[in-house]
Amino acid sequence: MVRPTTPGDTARMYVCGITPYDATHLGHAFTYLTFDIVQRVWRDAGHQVHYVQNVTDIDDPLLERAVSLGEDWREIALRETELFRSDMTALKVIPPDDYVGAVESIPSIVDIIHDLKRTGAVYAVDDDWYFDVQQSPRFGEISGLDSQEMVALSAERGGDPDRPGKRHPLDPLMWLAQRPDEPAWDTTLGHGRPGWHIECVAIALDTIGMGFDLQGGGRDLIFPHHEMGAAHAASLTRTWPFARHYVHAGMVGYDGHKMSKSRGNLVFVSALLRSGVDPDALRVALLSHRYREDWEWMDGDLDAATYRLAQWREAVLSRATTGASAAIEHMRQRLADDLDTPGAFAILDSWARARSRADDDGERDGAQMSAFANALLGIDLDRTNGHRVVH
Ligand code: 5CA
Ligand code: ZN
Repeated sequence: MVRPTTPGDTARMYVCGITPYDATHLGHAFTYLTFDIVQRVWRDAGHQVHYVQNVTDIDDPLLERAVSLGEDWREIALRETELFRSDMTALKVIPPDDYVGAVESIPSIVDIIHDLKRTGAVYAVDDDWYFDVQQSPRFGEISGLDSQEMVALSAERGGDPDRPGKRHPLDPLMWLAQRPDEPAWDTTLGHGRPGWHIECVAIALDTIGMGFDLQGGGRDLIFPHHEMGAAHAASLTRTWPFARHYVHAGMVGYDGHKMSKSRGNLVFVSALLRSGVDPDALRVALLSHRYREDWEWMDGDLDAATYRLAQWREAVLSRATTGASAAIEHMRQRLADDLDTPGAFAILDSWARARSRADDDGERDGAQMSAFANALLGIDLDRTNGHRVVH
């Protein structure tokens, strides 16, 4: 269901960040570009934006990768987080105001788990701590899935529905006692490390608080991650909702499957940029897809986007365009309609095609469009072949 967001002066957005065990691929980039457009649309509408993102700097996949590479998990996390941030900078993604790790959030996480223990929503299995989903009356509302679907997804996405001793198969781990050869922190919950979902709850509550405007991520986070986060926060605060809106990007595939680190069918942002790809062309290629749809990356996509971008840039350079004001209003409407970036691009195409005579009006028209594209789409039209145009 599409509902308009209704932020106050400051829109509060939490987007689930990476687990830094490998480089940023085009699926990640698509997700973060989606929320970059959300931020730009809000700013354009006159709101301030408080943008928070986490980095899951301790979790199973990171530890598994550390074992397979024979490297310290902390070094991998630091290296891949740095690479992610430089990829995002190259793609002109406006950075989050708060960028917070799971490890540094352990004290908050521990406090929350103690509070939830007092309400009876947390129980032990051996030395691990679980959350009791049945104590959360609105459990299931975020994903709208039935329990059979939930159990299947939970098994697929890091849950342990078959573990004996749990009150309900879907109950997620909040705190894991130390496993052999794994890192652990000494806390009042024992020697161990945090579970995944509670990490994002702790970080969101510490930064933007309950009832923030939007939680985002890829579609694979709807269940269990965002469902569990909402349930944790509701049990803790006795209020609802955790996030007022959920926005999920479709899954980008390659070679017939969802692009994923575990499958290895990846196209890396850093590799494309190293090979000389114009970051603006990559933005155009990715944002040519509606954010909700699942789609597959094709090797020809970049050429098509590069060509399209060249048409737009040539139009600005021609000083012969007309109608920027109307086109811009129309593009604003497309973006306000559930982030219709392909629709906005189609308007840019027609604007770029319609030319009159090169003169001062044309120059002003191009400059106006260029400023809009820069602000709303994060795309620089004042260049040609990678060189900035000096008027
Ligand atoms: N650290 C958690 C979130 S708290 C995590 O899911 N990390 S991740 O590295 O696996 O994914 C980072 C973001 O990229 C998530 O929002 C995820 O939904 C999104 N993502 C992962 N793969 C794809 C893909 N193939 N297409 C689109 N988005 C993807
Ligand atoms: Zn998250």
